[in-house]
Amino acid sequence: MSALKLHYQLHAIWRTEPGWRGHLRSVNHSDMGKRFIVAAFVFFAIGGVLAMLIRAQLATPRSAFVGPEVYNQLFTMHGSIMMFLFAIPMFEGLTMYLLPKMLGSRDLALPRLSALGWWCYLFGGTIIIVAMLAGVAPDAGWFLYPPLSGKTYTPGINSDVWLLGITFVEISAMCAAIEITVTILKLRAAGMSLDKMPIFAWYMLATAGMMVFGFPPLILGSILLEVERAFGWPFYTPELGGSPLLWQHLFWLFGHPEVYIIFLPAAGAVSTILPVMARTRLLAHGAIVAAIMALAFLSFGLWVHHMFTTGIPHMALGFFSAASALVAVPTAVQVFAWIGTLWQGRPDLKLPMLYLIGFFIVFVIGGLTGVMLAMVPFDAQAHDTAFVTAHLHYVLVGGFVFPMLAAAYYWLPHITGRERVLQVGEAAFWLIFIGFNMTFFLMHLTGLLGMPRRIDTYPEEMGWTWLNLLSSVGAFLQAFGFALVVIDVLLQIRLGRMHRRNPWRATTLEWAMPIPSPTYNFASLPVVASRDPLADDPDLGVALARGDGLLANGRSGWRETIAVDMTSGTPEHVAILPGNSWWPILTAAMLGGFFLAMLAGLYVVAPVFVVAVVGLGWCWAWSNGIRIDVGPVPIGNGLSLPTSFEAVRTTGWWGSVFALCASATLFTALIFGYVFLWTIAPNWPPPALIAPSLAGPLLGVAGAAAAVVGSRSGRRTLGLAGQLAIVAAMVWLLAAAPSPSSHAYGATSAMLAAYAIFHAALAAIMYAFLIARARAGFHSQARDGETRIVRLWSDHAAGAGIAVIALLALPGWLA
Ligand SMILES: [Cu+2]
Repeated sequence: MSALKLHYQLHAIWRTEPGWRGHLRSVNHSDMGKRFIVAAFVFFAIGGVLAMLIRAQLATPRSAFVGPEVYNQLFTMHGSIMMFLFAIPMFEGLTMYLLPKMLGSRDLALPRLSALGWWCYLFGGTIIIVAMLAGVAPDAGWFLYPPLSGKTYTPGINSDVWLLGITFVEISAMCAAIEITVTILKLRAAGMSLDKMPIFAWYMLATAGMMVFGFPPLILGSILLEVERAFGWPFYTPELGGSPLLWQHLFWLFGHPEVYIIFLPAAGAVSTILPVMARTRLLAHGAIVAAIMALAFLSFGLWVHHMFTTGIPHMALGFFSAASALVAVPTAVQVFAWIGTLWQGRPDLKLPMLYLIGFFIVFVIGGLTGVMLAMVPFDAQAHDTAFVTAHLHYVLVGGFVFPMLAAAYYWLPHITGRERVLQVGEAAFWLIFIGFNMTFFLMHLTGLLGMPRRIDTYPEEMGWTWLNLLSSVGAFLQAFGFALVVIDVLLQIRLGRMHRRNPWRATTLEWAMPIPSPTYNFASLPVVASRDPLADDPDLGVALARGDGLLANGRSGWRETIAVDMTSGTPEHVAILPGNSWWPILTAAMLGGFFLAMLAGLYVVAPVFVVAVVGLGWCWAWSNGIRIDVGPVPIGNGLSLPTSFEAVRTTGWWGSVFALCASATLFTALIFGYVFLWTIAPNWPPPALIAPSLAGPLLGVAGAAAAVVGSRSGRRTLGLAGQLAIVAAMVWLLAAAPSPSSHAYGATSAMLAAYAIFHAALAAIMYAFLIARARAGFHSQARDGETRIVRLWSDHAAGAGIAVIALLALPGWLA
C-alpha cells in the first residue's frame, strides 16, 4: 500500500467531522488537548485581569477603587480561577495533546472520557464566570473556610457557586487522571518497557496517580459543605457536633498534594526540554524517577503545615515540620540533575531556554522561603501575611508558569507546524521576569513588615505604601509581558514559515510525525529499543509514514492502536478505540443541569437530571462492543494479537480500577471525618447512638455475600438481588439513626449509608445492563470483558456495604 493511500484510509477513520458537528462530537486527543489549552489560557487572562484589579486597589493607601465586598470576590476568584480553571486544565491539555504522541500511540486510552471531561470543564467554568459577572462570585477566599463560607456568614449563593462549580470542574480532573494513568500504563509503543519510557511520562504517571488520591478529599469536603448549606446537616457546626477544622483537614489533604500536582507536570516539561536545549541527554534519569516517586508519596504527608496555627498537638507540629523540610531533598535532586545536564551539554540560549532560566531562579527562591515556612516558629509569625502570598506565587509561577511558557514555545511548532517570527518573545520574557520579581519579591518584605494577606486597604502610617505601589507597577509590567506572548503566538500562527519535521532535533517520538500532526498521529506504529528512538534512527518518522511499522492498515473502520504489557512493553492486544460521539456532551449537559438545579435550590428537579445521566450512561455503554468473535488479527511483522473485544484486561477494566481507587479514597476520607469528629469535635458522643436489631445488618451481609458469589459464578440475577439487599439494609439502618440535621453523628452516619447506597445501586444497574447485553448477544466465552468490569464494581459495593454496617452498628452495640 502506498503512503498516500494509507493516509487516506486512516484519515477517513480518525478524522473529526467538519463544522459544528465535528466540534460537538470529536473525541480526538489532539482536539481535546488544544481546546483545554486555549480555554485554560482564556481563564488565565480573566484571572490575570482580576489580579490587576487587586493590585490597582492596593497601589495606594485608603483606596476606594473597589469596595470590600468586590475585593473579597476579586481575590477569591483570582485564586480559584488560577488553581482550578487554569493550572490543572492547562497541563491536562498539554498532556492530552502530547502523551499519545510521545508514547507512540494513536490516541488516549478512553477518548470519550476525555471528551466528557472537556465539556464538564467548559460548562463548570462558564457557570463560575457567569456568577462572577452577575456579582454573586464566591468571596470567602480560595480555600473557602467555614464558618465564613457557611450559611450564617455567607447567606447568598456565593459559596454554592464555588462548591458546585468547582466540583463540576473536578469531574474533568478525575476523568483526566484516570485517562492519563491508563494511557501511560497500557498504550505505549511496542518494546517501550517502563525504563524506556520518556521522562515526561514518569512525571505524568506520578501526577495522575496523585490526582486519583488527592482530589477525592476535596470533592468530599465540598459535598459535605454544600449539604450543610442546602439541608442543614451540621458537619462543620461545633454546636451540633461538627468542626470547622474538618474542612481544613479535607481541604489541605487535597491542597498540599495539589501544589505538586501542578509542579510535577511543569518539571516534566523542564526535564524534557532542558536536555534538548543543552544538546545532551538528561543526567541521572534513575535518580529523577526516584525523586518523582518520593515527591508524590511525601506530598500526602504534609497537609498539616497549612494548619500550624490552629492549635494542634506539639508532636504533630514536630512531625509535619520535619516532613515539610524533607521535601526539599527530592526537589534538590532534580535541581542538581538539571544543573548537571546543563554542565555536560552545550546550552543554546533559544527562547524556551530563557524561560527555563527564569524558572530556575524564581522556583529556587520559592523553595527556600518554603523551607523557612516549614519552621513552626517562623510560620507562626508569617502566617496569613503577604509573605505567604509571595512564597505561594514564587512556587506556583516559578514552578508552573515559567516552565509552561518554555513548553509553549518548545511545542508550539508541533501544533502550528510553523517557525517563530520577530523577537517579540524575548521582550515578553524580560517584562514578565522583571515584573514578576518586582511584584512578589517586595511582597515578602511587606509581609515581614506585618501586612496581612487579603485586606482590602491599609492606612499610610503602616509604612507599606511604597512597597505596595512598586508591587503594583511590577504587576502591570507582567501583564504587558503576557499580552506580548499572545501577540507573539498569533504572529507565529499567521506569518511563520512552515517547518520541516523535528526542528529542535529532539529524540522523543512526538517528533516522529509530520507537523502539524495528522489525527491518527502515526500511519504505522513504532517498535522502540531505547529511551531516545529518534537518536537511534533520525528517519523513523519517514519510515512510519511509509507504513513500515505495526498496524499499517485501516481494518474494518476501527480506530486501532497497540496495548502493551504494563512493565515489559510487549504488545498484548489491539485496542479498538471508540469514535466520535454525542454521548459525552449530552452527559455533561445533564450533569450541568443537575449542578444548576442544586445551585438554584430546586432540590426536587435535581434527581430528574440524575436519572437522565444514568439513562445516557446506559446508552453510552451500549454503543460499545460487538456481537461476533473476531479472534486474533494480524498487526504486521508476522504477529497476531486479539482485539480488545476479546482481551482479558482492557483499558476500560483498568479505568474502572482507578475510578474505584478514587472512590475508595473518598470513602476513606469520609470515615476519617466520622472518626475525627467522634474523637476531636466538642459535643460528642451524641445524645443517642444507632442500636439496630440484628436483622438489618444480617440482610446487608447476606446481600454482600450474594453479590460476591453472583459475580463469580455468572449468576447475574443473584448479584442484582444481593446489591438490592445492601440498599435495603442501609435504609433499615438509617431508619434507626437520629435525624441528620440534629447532630453531626446523624449527618455523618447518613453520608456513610448514602455512599453504600450509591455504589450498591450503581452495581445493581450494571447487573441489569449485563443481563440485557447477554440477551442481545454481546457476550460470549471470549467476549466477557464487561462481566469482569462489573465484578470490580460489585465487589467494591459489597465491601463498602459491610464496612458501613460495621461503622454504624458496632458503636451502638458495644456501648
Ligand atoms: Cu503545603
